[in-house]
Amino acid sequence: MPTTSCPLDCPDACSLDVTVTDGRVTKVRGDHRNPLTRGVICAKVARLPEHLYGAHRVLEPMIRTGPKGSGTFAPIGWDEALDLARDRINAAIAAHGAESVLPCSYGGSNGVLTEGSFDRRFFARLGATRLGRTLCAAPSGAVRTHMTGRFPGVALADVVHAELIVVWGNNPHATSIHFLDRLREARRRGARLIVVDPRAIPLCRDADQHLALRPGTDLPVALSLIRWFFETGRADHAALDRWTTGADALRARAAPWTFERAARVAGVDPSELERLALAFAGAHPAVLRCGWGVERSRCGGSAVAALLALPLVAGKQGVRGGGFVMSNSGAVPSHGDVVEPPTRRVNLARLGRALTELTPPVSVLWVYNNNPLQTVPDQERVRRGLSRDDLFTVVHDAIFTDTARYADLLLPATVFPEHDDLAPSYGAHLVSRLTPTAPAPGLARTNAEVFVAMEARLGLSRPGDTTTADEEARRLLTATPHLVEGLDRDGVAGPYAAPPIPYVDVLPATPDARTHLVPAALDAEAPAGLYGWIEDPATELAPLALISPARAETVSSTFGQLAGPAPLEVHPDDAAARGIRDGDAVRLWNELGAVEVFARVTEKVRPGVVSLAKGLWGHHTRNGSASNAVIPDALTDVGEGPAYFDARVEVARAAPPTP
Ligand SMILES: Nc1nc2c(c(=O)[nH]1)N[C@H]1C(S)=C(S)[C@@H](COP(=O)(O)OP(=O)(O)OC[C@H]3O[C@@H](n4cnc5c(=O)[nH]c(N)nc54)[C@H](O)[C@@H]3O)O[C@H]1N2
Ligand SMILES: Nc1nc2c(c(=O)[nH]1)N[C@H]1C(S)=C(S)[C@@H](COP(=O)(O)OP(=O)(O)OC[C@H]3O[C@@H](n4cnc5c(=O)[nH]c(N)nc54)[C@H](O)[C@@H]3O)O[C@H]1N2
Ligand code: SF4
Ligand SMILES: [Mo]
Repeated sequence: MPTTSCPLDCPDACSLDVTVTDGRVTKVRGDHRNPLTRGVICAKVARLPEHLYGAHRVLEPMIRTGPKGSGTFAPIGWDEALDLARDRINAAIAAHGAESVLPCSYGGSNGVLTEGSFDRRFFARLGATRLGRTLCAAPSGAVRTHMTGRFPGVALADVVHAELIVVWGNNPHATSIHFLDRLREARRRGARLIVVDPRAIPLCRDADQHLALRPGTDLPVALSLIRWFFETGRADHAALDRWTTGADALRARAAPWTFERAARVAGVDPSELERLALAFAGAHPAVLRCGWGVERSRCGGSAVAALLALPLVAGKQGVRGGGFVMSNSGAVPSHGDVVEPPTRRVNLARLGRALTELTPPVSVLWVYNNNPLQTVPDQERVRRGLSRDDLFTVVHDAIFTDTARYADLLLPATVFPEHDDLAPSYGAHLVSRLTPTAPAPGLARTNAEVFVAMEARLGLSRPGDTTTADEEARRLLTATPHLVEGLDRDGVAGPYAAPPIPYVDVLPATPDARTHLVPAALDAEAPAGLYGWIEDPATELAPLALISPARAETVSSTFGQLAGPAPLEVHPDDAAARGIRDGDAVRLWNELGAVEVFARVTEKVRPGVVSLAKGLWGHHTRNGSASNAVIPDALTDVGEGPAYFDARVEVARAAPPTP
């Protein structure tokens, strides 16, 4: 039975057994090569055959025949399609220079052979505009770069050793089912559980404490905890002296944040903060699981930094199952090695601006590994950009997404069970080597094939270039020979025999091997300095905070063609104040746009907060827009990431109540 691994943007990186019947994938099951998987996978990947062979699969190259957005196309051959792409790129270069070409990819669901190798080489040689791939983990990545360098956190499997687990801005029922599995095991062994989340996520049913803070207030809450450890004599000065720099500066910045002040900002009772502090102080080992809900607001980078610092201040590091974990991608190499020329740079989080405001304009947009119309902030501005008649848009995707409707040229791509990849995991300390398990339907081609063909057409090929994914994998792996044997044998390999204990088995990859609690670079970048608080952007016209977390049925927008609609979750008090009843059609709006969906009136969101899942497609809402239509392209304090969870909206009934 062929095996592969799941490279989707999910920390678990499950290893998979694939059943192939008559050249088609008919069943996908979890296997045990990734020790986290234990034979279990999520329901969405179990539906992979529907994704591979469903009506939304792009089977052949197509050229636009109707207006942009209408989704009307006619087939064209591959040679003709790539010649056309070449001609449009050459025309753009002649008119405005090579910077008028913009790659558009994120690649969270891709390994290095489909994102970060052939693609980057092509655009670098072309001299295209560079892209800041900031949609996710940009703030936390910047924090990690400057505080610890590449450095894994507590292994997800090691949480079973913890006496207390604090799950902070992370919803493992939807986004990390194998972490959930280990969490349950820890609970059976008697571990306590605290959830910090503005929503009552499913984990709260079983939690000892749920701190339902206002979105975006993690920073003051974390600083108040840090302050308490210092001011009550509980800070672990020995650990701070040994493993960190900057503890005094951190203490000074936390000093103004009493429990009372932080609680006022976070909309919680001060006693809840003290309760959390006492629980964290009293448990050994205690682990803090930081999710991606923390980084997506105006002070998100500082908030992640404070949560990374908290277990060090509290003396929780240095034992198995104790400390901090967010991403473990620091365990294995995860990037290609292409050096880009210093051309202008566009932040993907501000794609709408780039497409509508830049001079020279973006004339050719090449979309791959990304569904920007659904996933980038300020959706209506992105839509206006994609609608420009003078823009030539190539979309290379396996699925007929909403973005694909705006393509001038639509190219069929392969899906992971059909191609090679080398995919690092950000949950397990692992890297996986994916090889094709079944042929792709229709005329699909891999990213490697398309970019190598484009290099040839534009005269950018060089002697000695790798031209296949397999050659490129071998080339990249020469830097990490210790992984090759495991990858050749199992398709899965990790650099460690047992999960490493941070600060014991591995040290931060900074020059002095310490964690820098107040790095100068982050301090200079953050508008209010690192750990500096910026006030709530709510206005009278848009008083409600909108969050847009992940849902179980999709991975960002991937699988959206198979998923049903999602409701807007509204607290009963906010619903009553607006005459909204459960099931009503509602409209949420602000100065940027509007979305129409159905309301679910529920106490699961705290008052003042509404929640609408991320990754929705046009067919999921009444007016074809998604949460990003009301999410501004505001950036986080460090790392230039999108502040997705910092939008402010008003909500009203969209249609008269049913009699
Ligand atoms: N099924 C599924 N799995 C996925 C994904 C998916 O779309 N679907 N996406 C993948 C990707 S790309 C990522 S990045 C990860 C994300 O995985 P998670 O870390 O789970 O991130 P989110 O779902 O974005 O948000 C997590 C939680 O943060 C809460 N939250 C919102 N605002 C705040 C805040 O200000 N403070 C705090 N403390 N909490 C807040 C939300 O209510 C939510 O419950 O999951 C990956 N796995
Ligand atoms: N409102 C709101 N928006 C969000 C978020 C949020 O929390 N709220 N979360 C953000 C986060 S965490 C993330 S990670 C981003 C993700 O946003 P995107 O990067 O847009 O990710 P997906 O929606 O999964 O779309 C990926 C697309 O790439 C295609 N693809 C996959 N593999 C290949 C390949 O090998 N070749 C080619 N050519 N195409 C391929 C898939 O079919 C799919 O259409 O979304 C962000 N958007
Ligand atoms: S999406 Fe996550 S849980 Fe599902 S198969 Fe892939 S790695 Fe496993
Ligand atoms: Mo993400």
